[in-house]
Amino acid sequence: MDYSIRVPDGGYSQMIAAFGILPYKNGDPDARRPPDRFGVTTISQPYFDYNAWPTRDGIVFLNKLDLPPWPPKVAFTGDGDAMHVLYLGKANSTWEFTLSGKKKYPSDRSAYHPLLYNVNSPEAHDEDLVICTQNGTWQDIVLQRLSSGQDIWNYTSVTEAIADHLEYFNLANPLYRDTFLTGFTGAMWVVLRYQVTCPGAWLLHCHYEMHLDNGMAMVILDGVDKWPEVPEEYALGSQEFVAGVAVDDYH
Ligand SMILES: [Cu+2]
Repeated sequence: MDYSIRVPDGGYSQMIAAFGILPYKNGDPDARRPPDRFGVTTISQPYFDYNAWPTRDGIVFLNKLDLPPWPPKVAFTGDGDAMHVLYLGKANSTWEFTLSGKKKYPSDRSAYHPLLYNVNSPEAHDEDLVICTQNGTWQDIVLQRLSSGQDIWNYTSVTEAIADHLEYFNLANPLYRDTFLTGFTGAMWVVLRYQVTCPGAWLLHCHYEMHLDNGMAMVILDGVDKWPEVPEEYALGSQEFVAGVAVDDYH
């Protein structure tokens, strides 16, 4: 017995979708329908078609602004410890992008000198490409979509923005998410606020490979004061890990 799992997401100019087949052992093979035009054999009826449109009446779309965190989290409304205003958009040409608004993130930037191993390097302190934080602090990341328009971030702090536009903020049960879909037209900004509780190196990037690969990324080095020492067997230059040298017998 096969069920198709469809994950469609439709945008104005882009479509992201995928499907997979979930088979059940000892299912009734006679229950299958003939393959459809994508080669899917299934007995399940999709709620959405491949363009993310509902296939029947009564479909309720997910309201992405109404996702209370579980377990409940109380909003932090004090002053953040640091604010990072990022001016994301195209840079130089139609195929180049920036997240900070100041630099492109080269796709192989840390391939041979990973920041994880080189937290004291000049690259790790490049504020145009790296956000470096102390554990326990509150960080405000403001994403400003580059465009002309009314909604240009013009505040010195999130507290100031809240005072000016309280209605823009969810201070009751803010979404606990690691992605956000901006509007498609005009200028807009989004504030991401988080407390550093998970020390490590993270990539903050735009939504798909073409933008990421052409520069729209930054690195977050969170809680560097709590990073552990690299175990000797994994340290640079050890037998297990030799930076810049291809290891074809990798295990
Ligand atoms: Cu993108």
